[in-house]
Amino acid sequence: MAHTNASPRTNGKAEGGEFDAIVVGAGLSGVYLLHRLRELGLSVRVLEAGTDVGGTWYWNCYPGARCDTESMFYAYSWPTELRQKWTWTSRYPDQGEIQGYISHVTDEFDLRKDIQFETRVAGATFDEAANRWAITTEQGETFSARFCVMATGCITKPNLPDWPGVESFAGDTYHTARWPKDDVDFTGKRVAVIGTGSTGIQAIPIIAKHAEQLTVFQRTPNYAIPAWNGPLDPEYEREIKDNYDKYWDMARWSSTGLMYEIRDRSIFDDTDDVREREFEDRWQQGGFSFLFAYKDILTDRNANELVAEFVRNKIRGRVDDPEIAELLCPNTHPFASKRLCVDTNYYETYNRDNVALVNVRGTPIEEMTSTGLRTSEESYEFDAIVFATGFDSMTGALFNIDISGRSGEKLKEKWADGPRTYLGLGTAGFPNLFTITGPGSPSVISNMMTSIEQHVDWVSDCIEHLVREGMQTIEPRVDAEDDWVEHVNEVANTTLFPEADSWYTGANVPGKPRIFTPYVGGVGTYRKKCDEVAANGYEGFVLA
Ligand code: NA7
Repeated sequence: MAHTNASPRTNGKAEGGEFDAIVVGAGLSGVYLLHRLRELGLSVRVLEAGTDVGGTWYWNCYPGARCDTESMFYAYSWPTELRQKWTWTSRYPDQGEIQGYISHVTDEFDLRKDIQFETRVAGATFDEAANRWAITTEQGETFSARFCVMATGCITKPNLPDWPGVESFAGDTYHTARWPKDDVDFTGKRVAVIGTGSTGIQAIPIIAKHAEQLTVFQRTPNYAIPAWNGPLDPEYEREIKDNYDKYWDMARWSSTGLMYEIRDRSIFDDTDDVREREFEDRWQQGGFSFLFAYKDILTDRNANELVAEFVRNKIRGRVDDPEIAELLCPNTHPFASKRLCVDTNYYETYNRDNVALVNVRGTPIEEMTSTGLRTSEESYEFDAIVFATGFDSMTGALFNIDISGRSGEKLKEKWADGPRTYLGLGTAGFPNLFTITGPGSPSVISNMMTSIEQHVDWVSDCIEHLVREGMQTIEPRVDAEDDWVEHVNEVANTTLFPEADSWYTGANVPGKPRIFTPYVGGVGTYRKKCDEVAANGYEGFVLA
């Protein structure tokens, strides 16, 4: 395919210029997209705020950072040679290893020369006369591109409590998603960790080993299943590698994007004994395997409660002090309606003499002081405070950019009551703007690798189609978008997910509209819909 514009290629530093496509973000999505679009012969520039590739995995380098999806399922399927050559060291890959993998792919395909680092995109404005996007950066550059793809990630913008006194604290503060690249040494220090989501649950056992005293502030206890992490079983690795296409095909058409499927069996089809054995078996397998035990765990309150109580009993068995154990038992939301956590020695950490748990559910933290934190009940002194307080997810990264579509309409205003997309791929009034794993697609409720690949492939094929057919623009039709948003909500409401105050719903960020954002209708069902839309001449989109 011919370039649609003359394109400067200036080895990493374009300093503005005209491109066929600008991709925002050099995480797993941006890197693959660059590869695909370059293969089409397009001129592409990836703009990345960090100093290296990796996206989420670049920023989240806190102690204990590890993927909760197994390593054999957490890699691209496309470099056929690499997938045979690459060997993960453990069942769940850690941040450093994933970062190394993304870096390796980037170098192997010589992608780095088209990625501009330390460049944060500030605005994207659609010029209706030219049918092009003007993309501005905080560094003062302006790029022009026909296509603008937001590969900005789902958990990108850190969520920080807006307590008074943050500036007055004399010690060190860290957000887990902005962890320093240099080692942080907590030896001999009194450390606070705020937050007990997936991140806190990974970081707390590691920080506890180094800090003199660790105090964990918990607002909501979470369900965590042991990872039983260890070296990758070579036989298992061989089996997957020998049958890679079969397993990937399974993942692509499955409900969750993983290489196994939810059992087609109700929890009530089994007797108490059989069910208990099934739970125990899943517990021993560890990680997300629990979710695949029965089909009604996430749709039936009573079914869910049976699992929830099994997990609570496990927590009671892992924590020595019964009062602490009860505080750690989740009881505010159904099992796995918030992200299910995968842990290594999390609950056992509370058996250490140097670890304390403070329940702030009824007695919230009200301010930071020069020496520490004050809850509505008590003051605490620390040398360092770690915020494991999560993200303004799904829309946070997009709203960080001032995006204007047709007639100067702002994305932020259009989505003031919640994101509105067609298939999570684009939004009406914003032509040639694509979102990778955007709101309304399976994204974070699925294996991100499967969903990233599906979106990148769909968007690349779509762009190829537009260029081949001589089309200038594509954008969703309003009625198609309305129908899709309604469908996403309808499907979500058949599950227990909307019941939890989670980052899936936006309830973790004060003032954010409460909408369950991901599409839970299943990865395979969703892929089929996207394929049909494309096969039917991009049904539901306007091509001009
Ligand atoms: P999460 O899952 O959003 O967890 C954030 C935690 O921080 C959670 O326990 C919150 O309690 C807590 N939090 C947030 N604000 C406060 C305040 N003001 N006071 C006390 N506690 C607070 O983010 P993670 O980074 O752990 O995980 C995000 C995803 O990254 C994860 O699911 C994986 O997919 C990878 P809350 O539950 O809101 O009461």
